This record gives sequence, structure tokens and C-alpha cells, in this order.
Amino acid sequence: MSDRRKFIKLGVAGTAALVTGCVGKNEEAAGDPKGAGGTSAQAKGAIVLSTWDHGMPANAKAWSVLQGGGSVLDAVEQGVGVIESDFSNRSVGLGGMPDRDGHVTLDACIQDHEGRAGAVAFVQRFEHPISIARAVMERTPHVMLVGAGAERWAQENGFSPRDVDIPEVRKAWTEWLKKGEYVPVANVENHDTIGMVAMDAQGRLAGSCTTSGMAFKVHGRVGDSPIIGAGLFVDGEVGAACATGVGELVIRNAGSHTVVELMRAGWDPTDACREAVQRILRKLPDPSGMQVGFLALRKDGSYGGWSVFNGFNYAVRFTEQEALVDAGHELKLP
Ligand code: SD4
Repeated sequence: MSDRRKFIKLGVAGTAALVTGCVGKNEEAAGDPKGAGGTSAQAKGAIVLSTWDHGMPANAKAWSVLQGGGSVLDAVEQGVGVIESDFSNRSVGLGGMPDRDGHVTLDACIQDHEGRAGAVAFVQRFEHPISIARAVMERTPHVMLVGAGAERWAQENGFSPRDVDIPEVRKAWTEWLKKGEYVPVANVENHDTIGMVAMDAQGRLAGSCTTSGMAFKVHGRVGDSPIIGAGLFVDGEVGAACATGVGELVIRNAGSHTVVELMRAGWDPTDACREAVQRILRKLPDPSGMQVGFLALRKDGSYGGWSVFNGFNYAVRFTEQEALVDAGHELKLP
């Protein structure tokens, strides 16, 4: 059916096109993509959503896992795993930007339909932190392992460390050291963390989130991405949400949990993301440089996103249709 596949780059106006179902010949295959309010759109059946443009190849992988009969948990693990293995990506996986001491440290988490969860934080030298996170969920009574303990546990459980030396990254760090200014650097190359939320044809949800975190962060810093309720939250009864951007702001506001709880209270996914962004902004006198984006999927197949600044986009995949959608935003970058 690949001839029926469409790639559509949508702005907010384009989202409205999806909402009203006028994206082309695929409406019947896409179900009835009617809006659920605001600029949310709706899919029937299985759906995969991921943050930023690197979400496109991630979604493609997740979709093929679902099509091949894999579980939604397999899909969200293997989907983001594609980006972890892309060493040209400077914000996810071992190709990411280092901390201020020159170490690439990785954070990831995963959650399933039943709310089971696994996470790793501040781990070095592993290609697939998302798979370690899943293993923590499935093979231990715990949710989160960090640092040296997580690395030792990973090795004991069949994960092999590897060293990846990328001259371009080393050079960027050496340049940064000249001034050594610590300012949050999110949105490297106009994308950062990959968060994925997905639902299979039976309505089972799962989510994943993985990142190399903020460039040149303090050694030991952990962001929102591995924290259940902050970078990711899945509730099989309601929906799922994930976050990207300056993790400190997301953690302080329990961002993804907030979005899911708003959806539980009946909010539309886009409105729920927007309210979470507005809560952050209400406590932030100066939002300069503080990008945060949320992406949400409700159990009825409706989905949406919102961010502090323009520039946040997310990838959508359902039936034979895929799209890159510009999320709505509160503020315009100067
Ligand atoms: C974090 N939300 O660690 C993540 C990713 C990030 O630049 O900020 N990337 O806070």
C-alpha cells in the first residue's frame, strides 16, 4: 500500500486540514479525522506520535513493528531506538552533545498500558538506554536506575557498552570550554529529546522518551526525560503525553502527568498541552530561550501538541498516512 502513503508537511493551518479531513484521498483509510476541539485531530485505529522531525523515521519503525504484529511496547521501544542509533543526531543517544566535563550522559524511560514503568538516568556508553529502561521495568521490582549502578546492572543483563568518538562533538565541546558559560542549550539543531506515544488497534497505549539531555549541562544533571510524570506519562484509561525542551521546567510542573490528568478531566489533547505550557509560563518571569513542547494522545485517538515558542513540531503516523505537524505555540521567537 506504499503508493497510498502520503507525507504531508503541515502547519497549524494544515492541522486544521487534517481535522476537517481534507488532506487528500486517504480519509477513509485514516478513519474520520474530525477535530476534538482546538486544533486537535483524530485518528481511528492505531496511531504513533513522536516529537520533532526525527519522529518521522522513528514513527516509520514503530509503525512497521505494529504492522508486523509487535506489541505497542515493542513499537515505542524500537521506534525511538532508531534515533538512538543515529550518531549524527546531537540530542539523542551516543551522538549527543556532552556535558560540561565532556561526557555524553543519557536519560530514558518507557511506560506501558498498565502503568508499569522503567527508566535509566545519567548512563554513559550504552547505545540503547530505552532498552535498558524497558529491561529495568521487566526484570526488576524497581522503576529507575541511575549512573554507575545502572551501567553495572545493564552489563550484568546483557547490554554491552561502547565508545563513540565524534570529532565534531569534541570540537564543539572544546569551543564551548573557551567561555564555559552555563546556559541551558535545548533545541540543538532544532530538535531535541524524542518522546513517542502510541496506541495499537486494540486501544492499548505505550510511550517512550530518550535523550542526551541539555548540551554542556553540569555533570550529573538529569532532565525530565527519564522521569515518569515529567517527560512521559501513560495511563491506559485516559491517554499518554510526552515532553521536550528545558527539562527543569517540565519537572517543576509534572508536565506530562498534568497533560494526562487534564485529559482525564475531559480536556482536548491540544488544550491540555496548552494549559500545561501556560502553567509553566505563569511561574516564569522571563521565558527567553526556554522552549518546552508537549505532545498528547487521548484514548479516543485524538491528539495534539503545544509549545512555549514556535518551532516545535511532531510526527504523526496512522493508517497509511504520515505527517509532520507544527504545534501551536504561546510565544513567537524574536
Ligand atoms: C532535558 N528535555 O534533558 C530534555 C532534553 C533537552 O536539549 O533539554 N534537550 O531537559
